[in-house]
Amino acid sequence: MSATQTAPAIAPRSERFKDLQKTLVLVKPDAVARGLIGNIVGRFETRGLAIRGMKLIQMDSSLAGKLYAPHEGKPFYNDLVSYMTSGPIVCLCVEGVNAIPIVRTMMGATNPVEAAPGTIRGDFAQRLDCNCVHGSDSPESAERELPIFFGEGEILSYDPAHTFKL
Ligand code: RTP
Ligand code: MG
Repeated sequence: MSATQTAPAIAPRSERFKDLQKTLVLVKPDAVARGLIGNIVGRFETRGLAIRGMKLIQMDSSLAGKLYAPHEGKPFYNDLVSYMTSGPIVCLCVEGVNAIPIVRTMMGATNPVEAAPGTIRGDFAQRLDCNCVHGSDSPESAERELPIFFGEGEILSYDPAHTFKL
């Protein structure tokens, strides 16, 4: 750039981060049992998303019922609750600009048969009923789902240098 050219204006921080979102991600029991926690969590970190909360738990049917309340009454509901309570899961609060749609794109289609290679389900899953990962599907869902898994003080703030020092 010559001395007479002006540097491109950088939008103010409030503009650049106006779409900052938090979303709930669950590494489901099949993926935990298969030793895929690190790989799946690593993908979100590599993408530049920030891990704000993380814990290993085993859900009971009451907790799984809260998460999947919108699916209550559907033919697959009972199997879904049985599967999600069958072993430990990793719960994550993931944050980033447009984190909700970015995570959903990284997860791939619900049915692994249709999930593109390169997505989590497209790389690791085979079956619709055992599809490795959950992610909130909208801002409203994230707002409803995050408090089911994280209490006050369990979602932490810090500045990952590569994302937030821009
Ligand atoms: P998730 O909530 O787990 O992130 O999955 P999703 O948004 O991609 O799919 P959703 O429609 O919310 O369904 C929740 C889980 O239920 C199982 N499912 N089975 N047999 C069926 O037709 C059927 N449809 C959904 C899947 O395991 C899906 O992840
Ligand atoms: Mg869903």
